[in-house]
Amino acid sequence: MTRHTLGKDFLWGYATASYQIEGAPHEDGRADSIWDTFCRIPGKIADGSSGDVACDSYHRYKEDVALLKQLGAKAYRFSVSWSRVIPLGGRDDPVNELGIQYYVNLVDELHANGIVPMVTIFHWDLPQALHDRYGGFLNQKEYVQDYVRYARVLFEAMGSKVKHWITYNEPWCSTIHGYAIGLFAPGHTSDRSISSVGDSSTEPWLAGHNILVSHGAAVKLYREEFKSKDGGMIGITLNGDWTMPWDPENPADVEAAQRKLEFSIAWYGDAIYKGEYPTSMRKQLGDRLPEFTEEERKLVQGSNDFYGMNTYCSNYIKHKSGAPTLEDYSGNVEILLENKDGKPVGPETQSTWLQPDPPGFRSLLKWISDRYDRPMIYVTENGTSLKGENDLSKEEILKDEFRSEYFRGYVNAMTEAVTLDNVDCRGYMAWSLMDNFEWAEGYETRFGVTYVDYKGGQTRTPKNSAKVVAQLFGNLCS
Ligand code: GBH
Repeated sequence: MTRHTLGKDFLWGYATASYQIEGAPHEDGRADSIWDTFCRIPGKIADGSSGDVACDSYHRYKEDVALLKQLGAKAYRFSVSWSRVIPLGGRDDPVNELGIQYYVNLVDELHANGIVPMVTIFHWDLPQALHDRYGGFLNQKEYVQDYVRYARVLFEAMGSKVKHWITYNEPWCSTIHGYAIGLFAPGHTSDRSISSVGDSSTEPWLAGHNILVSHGAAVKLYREEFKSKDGGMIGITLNGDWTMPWDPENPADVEAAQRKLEFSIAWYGDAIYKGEYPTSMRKQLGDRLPEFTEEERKLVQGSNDFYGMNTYCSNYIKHKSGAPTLEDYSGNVEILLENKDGKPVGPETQSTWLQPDPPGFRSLLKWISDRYDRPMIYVTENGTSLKGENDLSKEEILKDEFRSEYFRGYVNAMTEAVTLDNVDCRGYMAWSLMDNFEWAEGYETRFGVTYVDYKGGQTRTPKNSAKVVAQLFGNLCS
């Protein structure tokens, strides 16, 4: 029988991340993460801001939960700040009971309101001390043990109350933006003088490899010591946007579009589902891309109970002629917002990289489902900014027609993937519950279904898109 709806158990809700919402960077024993440090470097954040206050969720988590309840959400995906829980990060460093208590309280508050918690263990904010001690992700021997100990602390503190664990959010971003482009912390680029073990021709691939091994090791721990008693699931969240050939008539562009998906998604996805990196990556990167030892492969292959999917838009892809440079990280392609005939992907938004394209979402869900043998998928982020939101009147902001239209299109495309393409999608977390610190964009770009008044005491006012999302799922989940 074909399903005509998403079903009663479909988990829908909203996502956020620790550094983007919490503020209180030095309260109750929290130490610096690489993002605290990065924000202090002049010129790194568009408006010169930081997450020092953000949405003040460290003090307002009860308000956040009340908001989720008001919006009708069934689930909430948040991330834990490692630097709150183990301020110095390492396996022999003390656990900060006040830090962990914050997350236990949050989880309890969610349950008291009938909302399912989905916990991201790591959303980019590595303890600064681990970066300083041994280069963070770049040192597998040290890093994996520290990450696994951190995960253990969380499983022990919240395992009985949390059934959905995500080891990492978008390792592509931590590695490429952090170790090649330099747009994100720790800001390594091809400038060799600041690199610690190599340069941007090797560091992202090594960092990614070590993240995969640490993910696998944490999953092993969860499965061996917690899963049978706690009954939860664990997986990783990968980012990736749909790609379309710039010139569909040109086989080189068709192939390039595929290659771009492999460099962004299959880099991590193939490792986890097939135990190897994509052939296209091996071919371009040679031995700059690490090989899996037998032991590493055993940890990584088969390490997802579900696939966490973050996606926002589509891109046109054009094959680049000539040999790829040593710094190329996307498969020797040009990423474009218009095709050969000048047709744009979609309307412009405040984010230069983001132009909405709902049909691309359906295609991408199917691509992932086909490539990995129909895994259980949770969409862990999807949403949009909109052009010039900061300049609109409060009334127009709250009307939020552009974002509402985005969600109508994307949620319908996902429903088609489920009902028509037989994709096994079990949940959808819109990004984001509220406007928040948008990394290098600071506060100029807003992704929330809730308006946050940064100058007026961080008050929260739901926008109309929140109502639209609730209505969509109200109809689809009955
Ligand atoms: C997510 O990242 C984050 O998880 C979340 O914290 C953030 O607030 C949200 O999105 C909105 O930005 O292929 O070189 O053209 C998504 C980040 C940005 C990653 C665009 C891929 C494309 C770069 N994505 N990026 S490229």
